[in-house]
Amino acid sequence: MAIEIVTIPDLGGAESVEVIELCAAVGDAVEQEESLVVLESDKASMDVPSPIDGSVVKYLVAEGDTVKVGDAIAEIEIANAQALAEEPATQQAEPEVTPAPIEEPVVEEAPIEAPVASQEATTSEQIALVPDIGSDDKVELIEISVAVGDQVEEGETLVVLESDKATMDVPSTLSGTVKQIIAKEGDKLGTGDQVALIEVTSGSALTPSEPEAKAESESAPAPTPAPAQAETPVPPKQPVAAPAVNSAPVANDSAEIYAGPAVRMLSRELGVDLSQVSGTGPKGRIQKDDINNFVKSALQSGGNTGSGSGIGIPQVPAIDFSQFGDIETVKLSKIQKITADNMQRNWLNVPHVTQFDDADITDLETFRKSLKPEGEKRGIKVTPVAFLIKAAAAALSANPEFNRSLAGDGENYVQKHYINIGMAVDTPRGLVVPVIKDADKKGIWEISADVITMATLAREGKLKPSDMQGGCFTISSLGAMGGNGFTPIVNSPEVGILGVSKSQMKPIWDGSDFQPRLMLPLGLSYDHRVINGGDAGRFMTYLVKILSDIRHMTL
Ligand code: CAO
Repeated sequence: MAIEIVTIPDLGGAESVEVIELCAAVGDAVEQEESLVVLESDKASMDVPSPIDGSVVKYLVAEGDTVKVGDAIAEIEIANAQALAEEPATQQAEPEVTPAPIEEPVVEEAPIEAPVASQEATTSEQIALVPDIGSDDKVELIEISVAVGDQVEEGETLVVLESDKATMDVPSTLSGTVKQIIAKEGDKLGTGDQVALIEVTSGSALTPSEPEAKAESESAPAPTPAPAQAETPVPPKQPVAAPAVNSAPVANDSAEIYAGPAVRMLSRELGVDLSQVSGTGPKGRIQKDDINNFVKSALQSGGNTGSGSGIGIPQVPAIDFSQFGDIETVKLSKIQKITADNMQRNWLNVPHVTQFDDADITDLETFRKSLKPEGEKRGIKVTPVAFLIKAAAAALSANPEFNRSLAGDGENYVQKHYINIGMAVDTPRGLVVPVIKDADKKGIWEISADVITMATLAREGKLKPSDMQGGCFTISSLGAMGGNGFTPIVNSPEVGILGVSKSQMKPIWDGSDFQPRLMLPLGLSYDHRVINGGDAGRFMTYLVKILSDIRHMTL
């Protein structure tokens, strides 16, 4: 029986995602490209298709599991193993979670690894070593984070070491099952010392790069890394020094608090003052669950999380609506939950001001309509949104204050020298904001094609996380729906967002007569910490000017 082990392909930058649906049952026949599982990240859901015709022998994940690139998700018995062996190239499916955006030459995607061709999985036992800890000194092992029998992934913490300056999570250099823990608490370990015996399944995705993993277990580890910073993404094969001394803004002597980097990051994300949390781990080490329990009890008691950011908002009382009539309770999609959290965070954190104006788009609409025959030839529909994206990019270029973000330290702002425009898209699963990259460098045809591609991917739930990252400014267009105006919520850490309503013919006084002009209502919300009213006035005036006469965009 030839077995194909299907793995999670490139997630376009997402570190881990949740399995929300298993699309087949054990024993089911599946065809190449048929969905095996559906994954959902903070921002999008994506299908993982079968790379081959066959039948499902076993799922290696369950709904609700969190997975990352390279994780094995299912075993497929290959339908025609002989043919595959003869013609491997034609039998391997591209693990196409989401198609790459069209005409996107600038963005370099990480290569998608094709699944391993058909082979029987074999196992071997290998020793996970302490990678380079950046020092010749031995440090004490203070915590063993796994147990014999546990399934570990490469990069997952095996043990925790503690020097007099920092604690370090030692990640596994192998993926597999823990057969034996060689080191014990209290041992002094240094670079290259043995930590655990791992049973590695080769020929499967559990060893994303078996030769590499083997080399790591047998030879000296990689050269000394630069010291890990609190906010720097951690290379998976290096031990992670907890930022015990130069920690990010956690209140009250966080240097003396006994917690690892992941816990510190979680506490920062949730605004939890670690000094108020009791650790339940060995030697009082604070665990993620301690933070979660702390937040739960803070919310239940209506209190705050101790960082000083709690603002004592009175809770909305829970009401039993069934007393008033028939009801049903429907689970929010992950995107809806994330949107709710983001909106509340942005609404509470950003001091909003919204400025309104109308742009005279009479001539722009005449020009846009004149593009219709050419658009039909190209197969591209040009809507007002493409011109708004182009105009917003020009306005950002002329008013760079709107292309800033406040730095996390509260002492600086970041000035961006690229212009990417986010576009809110209404989808059945919720609101998503794909990003049109380098909008200032693209023409209307290219932007229109991007708008169509991104809106289609968004509605099909096929956007990659990278499609939604890197925005500088957002446009939320309700123009196709109606309304005279609205106040959009800033998509922080961006500092401005343009809400576009439906254009209407209005009588406009030209000095001697009323003229019928097509007027487009605009609402510009901005973060008043970064943008002054004067900046916003200039931005809006410029935007209205170029929409009223797009020749100004060429100047
Ligand atoms: N005034 C009048 N008509 C407008 C218009 C405007 N401001 N903007 C678009 N239209 C018209 C177009 O001309 C087109 O008409 P025809 O079909 O007759 O040519 C029609 O509306 C097309 O609208 P569309 O929505 O299909 O395409 P779009 O390019 O205008 O917008 C997108 C694309 C993705 C922005 C939009 O579909 C969408 O999802 N908008 C919702 C955004 C949203 O939810 N914002 C709220 C976020 S906060 O909750």
